Amino acid sequence: MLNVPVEVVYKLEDFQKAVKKYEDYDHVFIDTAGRNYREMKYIEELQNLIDFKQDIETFLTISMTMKERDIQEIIKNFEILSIDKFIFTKLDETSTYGTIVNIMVQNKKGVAYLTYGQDVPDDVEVGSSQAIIKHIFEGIDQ
Ligand SMILES: Nc1nc2c(ncn2[C@@H]2O[C@H](COP(=O)(O)OP(=O)(O)OP(=O)(O)O)[C@@H](O)[C@H]2O)c(=O)[nH]1
Ligand SMILES: [Mg+2]
Repeated sequence: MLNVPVEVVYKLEDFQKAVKKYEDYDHVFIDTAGRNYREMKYIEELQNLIDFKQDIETFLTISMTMKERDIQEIIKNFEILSIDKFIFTKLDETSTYGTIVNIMVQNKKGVAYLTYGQDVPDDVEVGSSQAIIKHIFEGIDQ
């Protein structure tokens, strides 16, 4: 859909080669494979694969269908990578959004994006305070 070139990286050397190859591009998106990030070894694997010292913005994607305590545990594990902001997904699969605020306040970090459906690229919006408040008070006349 994006119609952009794609590279697969298995080790830091591949990553550095890809960075060099695309150094003239405005944006390079880095996606990582899904793992059980309650286990530190997988986060350490990312640390060994990606050079986080690059000019890089790091987002941690969190599904709103996860339990808050489990989310907190995963965020704690990700401290070694210095997450900049969160992306909250699957807002359409729940009706309570208070967890977003709890996570933001407890970790003193903002939200980059919110997603609320499977229609790509429509079901995504910037995670502004207004957008978050709108979701929290959905259906309530103020
Ligand atoms: N309802 C709903 N489904 C979503 C949302 N975001 C993603 N999904 C669905 O969740 C599934 C997994 O999405 P992916 O984008 O592959 O998730 P991922 O975390 O990258 O998965 P891995 O790469 O396997 O770790 C797909 O079927 C998506 O359509 C959302 O906001 N709402
Ligand atoms: Mg994925």
